[in-house]
Amino acid sequence: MNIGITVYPTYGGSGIVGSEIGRELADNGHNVHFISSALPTRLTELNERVHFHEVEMMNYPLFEHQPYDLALATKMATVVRSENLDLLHVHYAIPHSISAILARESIKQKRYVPVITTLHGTDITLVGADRSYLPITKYGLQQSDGVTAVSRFLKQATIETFDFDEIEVIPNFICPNYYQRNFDLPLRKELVNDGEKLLVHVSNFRPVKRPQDCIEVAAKVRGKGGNVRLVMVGDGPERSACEYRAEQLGIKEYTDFVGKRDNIADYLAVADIFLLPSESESFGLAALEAQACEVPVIASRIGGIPEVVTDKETGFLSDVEDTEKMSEDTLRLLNDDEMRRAFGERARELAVLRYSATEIIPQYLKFYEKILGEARSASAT
Ligand code: GMT
Repeated sequence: MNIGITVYPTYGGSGIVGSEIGRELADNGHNVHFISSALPTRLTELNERVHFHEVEMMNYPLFEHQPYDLALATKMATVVRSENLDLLHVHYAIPHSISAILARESIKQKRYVPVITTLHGTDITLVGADRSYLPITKYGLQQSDGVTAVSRFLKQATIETFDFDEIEVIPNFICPNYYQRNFDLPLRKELVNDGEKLLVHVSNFRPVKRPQDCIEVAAKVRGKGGNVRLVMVGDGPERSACEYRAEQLGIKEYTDFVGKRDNIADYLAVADIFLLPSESESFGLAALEAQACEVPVIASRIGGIPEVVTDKETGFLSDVEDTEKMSEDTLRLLNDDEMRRAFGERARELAVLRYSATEIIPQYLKFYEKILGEARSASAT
């Protein structure tokens, strides 16, 4: 197949998932064409099966805001025709599904290219649900040829908010060879001193991730005698507030902000415990990646997280904001090597069993075939 993929190329879960799908499809012999404003973050390598088409935008002074959605639609239509694309698969509904539908409609006299929209989370729960975007998001869902969501929770949220239920749940995935525990990496020694345990948080530091709660948890754990160091990976609007909070709580010297990193897997490979105290999370890809590295997860019981983290088996879940319980659970795991090891092993076992790329990519391919078949039947009638 020739598949067009559009993602937000910035630091975010949907961009990562879209890029990884493209890479896996290419490994399975398909031709993948990324259509985006920049090369997606994790797409470091282009080759004969992985192509990139940059959306070009005219910078005209009359435009206070550049109409990216239209430039994207134009580029999609151009690439569909020049590369003979079979379908457009867009990640994150706004504005990608609308641009793809516009592209499809603008060329449908020549050929019909089905549009598949994958919902990731805030495109439904936050942005899409906002009154300024709700009607157009609903239209994008209704007009897509196929819609997938990354968790059962997100499907249910979409039904409730948009009264739209033709959604296939295809969860996010990991490559088990890429995400593995490896305490021997030199990074472990760079991050912690002998005797210290390593807490890791990875996110884009948006308020929805509540990264300040990680600081609270680490401070409480240290206050109760836990010899921990907290490494905060990533960057975003809450970072300086987190740095300030670490100073206020007196744990600045035990907290490292390392910024955006390409080698996230290395940080997870050397971690003892992963923290994800988000107030909203449709799936929690970072938690899955941590678990694949045998790292137990301390997270909030919210959204799709309980589908990914099994409470009392691969980690501990708490109510949002309950940093007291999160710190108690962290200490429990830190003080019990056997429990930590057992949780870690079970976490990897379930991650590999349920969420390996080899398990999930065929589900996407089957869905593509179904949508293409339906489009062919519709055009034959
Ligand atoms: O929250 C982010 O990190 C970004 C956001 C996105 O769409 O780029 O992530 C969402 O998609 C991820 C991949 O499917 C999920 O793992 C995240 O849970 C989801 N974030 C939220 O729902 C807040």
